[in-house]
Amino acid sequence: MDKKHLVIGVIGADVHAVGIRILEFAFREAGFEVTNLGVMVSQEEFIAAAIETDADAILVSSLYGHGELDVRGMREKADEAGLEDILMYVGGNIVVGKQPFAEVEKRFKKMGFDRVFAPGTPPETDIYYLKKDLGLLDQAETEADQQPKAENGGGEE
Ligand code: B12
Repeated sequence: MDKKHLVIGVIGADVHAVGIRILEFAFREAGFEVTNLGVMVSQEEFIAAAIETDADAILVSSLYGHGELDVRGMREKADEAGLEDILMYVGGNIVVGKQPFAEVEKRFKKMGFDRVFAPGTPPETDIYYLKKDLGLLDQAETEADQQPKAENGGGEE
């Protein structure tokens, strides 16, 4: 089966570079093809890279607190570019300060993100959901429904 392709990066004027490198390695290790756009990535750059690589998912990271502003309108732009079906995740420290995660998740889902990940969510959780959403879980995994996410994000309703 073809490998699924992910476009990842840190949006806006954000320079936090460590998490996205860890995700790049973890996702590759888990069998995904990864285009890591690095830091200070615009919405347009995410979308252009997703089109160019025929990506299955866009994963947006934001750490510096301005995530809510930076991602506004991104789903609409992706739709207009013909990416209506692309999976979109967002994670990191996506809002200013500490806010109840359930409320944060609701706001980002309203903006069109399929899943919203709380600060510090381990890569295993992200990988579990990617596999689930991209139809890559084998039957045993599906039956066990390992749910590594209970505490930290994942955005399961
Ligand atoms: C190192 C650091 C910096 C360094 C970054 C160096 C570099 N080039 O990487 C420097 C000093 C430059 C910096 C600057 C700033 N920082 Co800073 N920084 C940190 C710090 C201490 C660690 C970040 C880090 O590397 N973590 C380790 C990695 C492995 O974890 P991670 O980034 O969280 O990523 C993991 C998960 O969150 C998750 N994940 C992340 N993104 C995504 C996306 C998806 C889709 C998914 C599924 C998962 C996922 O997976 C990753 C791997 O496990 C954090 C505090 C902290 N402890 O987190 C503050 C922190 C992120 N910084 C903060 C702030 C405010 C700033 C500044 C605005 C400070 C200032 N006034 O100048 C600037 C912003 C500069 C800019 N334009 O970006 C705040 C953000 C607060 C907020 N969101 O409300 C934090 C939380 C500190 C704090 N407690 O206040 N920072």
